Amino acid sequence: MKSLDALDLTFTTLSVDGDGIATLSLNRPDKRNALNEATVDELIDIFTVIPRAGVRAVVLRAEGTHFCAGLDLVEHHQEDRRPEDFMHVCLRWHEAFNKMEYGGVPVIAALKGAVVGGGLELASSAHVRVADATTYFALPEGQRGLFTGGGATIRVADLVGKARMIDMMLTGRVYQGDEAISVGLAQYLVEDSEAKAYALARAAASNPPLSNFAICSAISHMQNMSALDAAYAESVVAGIVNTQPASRARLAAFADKTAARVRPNA
Ligand code: 1HE
Repeated sequence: MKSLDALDLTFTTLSVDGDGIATLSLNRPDKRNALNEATVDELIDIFTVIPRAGVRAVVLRAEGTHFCAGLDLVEHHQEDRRPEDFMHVCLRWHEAFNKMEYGGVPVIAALKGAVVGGGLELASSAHVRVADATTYFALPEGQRGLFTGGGATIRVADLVGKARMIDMMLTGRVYQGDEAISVGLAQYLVEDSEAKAYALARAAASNPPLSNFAICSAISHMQNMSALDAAYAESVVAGIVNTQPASRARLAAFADKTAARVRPNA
């Protein structure tokens, strides 16, 4: 397996701080961080390595003023792809985004500007989405004469529901601000989405890694199962996670009343 340092990245950048918080930046601001084939290849490499590299949480951010403009439409136009070519493009997107969603390491997306088309597919593969006042969400596929190919039919429909997704694709409807939060496109709307994303990443990183692994993989897997199978899988996962040595000190602190209690927001 390649180490993080050995990854040869051109369209993204990656760094990890001393607390195991990784910063992954989309780095094509001149092209509004449109996802070309090379970027998706890098995402596959990165999310292949991250789960086994001691990374405790990832902040996914972007250079420039837009998070991501989706599929690189110019590359797609110039490549003049055949159906089977684009099917393989989509399979690479799915590989990258599935590694993100099912990898077991929390990914917090710091959003701004356009989060559109494939950019929304990328953002919806993160575990937490943080928006700011500039952030807007759209699926302009219909207007471009395209269809989603990076998992929107699964993840965006899951976030906002089938009817809203169809409306977005048919009519070009844009969601932003409180409305975007209320329909489920992001969980937070704040002034500084990056600062909030790092705060959330630090909070998540303070959990035992095995708990985070379960939260950031088991829930997604269980969504794909029947209720009967999901209940079985949940009990197996809980059997392992809820008896882990790393939780003993936390449980002891609760029992002897030294652990913080859960209180309402101030
Ligand atoms: C791009 C792309 C792109 C910008 N592919 N090059 N996605 C879309 O339909 C969104 C297309 N983009 C836009 O609507 C706008 O560019 C933005 C709202 C994101 C930003 O607007 P703006 O005014 O800041 O930038 P711009 O002048 O439009 O673009 C600046 C440069 O970025 C320009 O390149 P330049 O070389 O002429 O300077 C643009 O060509 C380039 N650029 N967006 C390629 N998307 C797996 S299927 C997924 C299907 C989809 O994702 S469909 C949705 C596609």
